[in-house]
Amino acid sequence: FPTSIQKSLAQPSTAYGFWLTLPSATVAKTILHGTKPSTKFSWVLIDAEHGLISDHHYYELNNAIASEGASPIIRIPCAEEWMIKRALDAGAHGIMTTMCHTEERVGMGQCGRLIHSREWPVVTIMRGIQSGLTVAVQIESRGGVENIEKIASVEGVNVLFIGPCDLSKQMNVTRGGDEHEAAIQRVLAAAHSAGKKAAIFCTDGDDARRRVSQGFDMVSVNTDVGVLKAEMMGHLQKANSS
Ligand code: 3PY
Repeated sequence: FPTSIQKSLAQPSTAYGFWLTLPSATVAKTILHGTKPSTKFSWVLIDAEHGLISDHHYYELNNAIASEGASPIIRIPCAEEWMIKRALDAGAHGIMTTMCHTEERVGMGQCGRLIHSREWPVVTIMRGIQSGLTVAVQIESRGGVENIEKIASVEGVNVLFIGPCDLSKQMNVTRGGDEHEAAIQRVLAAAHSAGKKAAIFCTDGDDARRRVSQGFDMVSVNTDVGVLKAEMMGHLQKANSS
């Protein structure tokens, strides 16, 4: 300690990362290996909310990512204490919890309740303080945006991480439209005025560059499957063009 993500977040420059959805240490290492310090990822989001990764993959993925000098951050499916413990026991440098404040999505709503009642796992906050864990919470609902100042002030939360896709769906607004952008800017401002870091999921390098210029501290540049699919289809189209 400090971890790669902590070192990166302590600098004025942006902390770049990518989304790992495949349960493959080989994919993670292949992407991370041999990159120049000037174009280096400092974190990888291991997505155990969506995709095929489950807790029995954590140990191998965490080690593969950490061995390449990046920080593994696990997005756990729900802010349940036992899920957080498993991620930490397997060596994650950070955890990310999803949030939702709409009643109709009961399962995710319960995750949000844990955070809002401030009962959310004491173990995480305690271990966070002791071990330098990075704790990110996802803001991806109208309720999350409306309560952002309260959420930002929760001790132990380091990063407010916007999920723009879910946010637009939950708010029932167009992605990239005025209301969506206003919500994103509100989260960014609230994070900074509470002395926290602001992060956002981006779909490609151009999207990420725009968010960096807005002052985001942490951006993901793409996903493993997103890149695989786009690259492969691009080559197929080139091969097939007359
Ligand atoms: C979102 O954009 O909603 C995310 O959570 C990223 O997968």
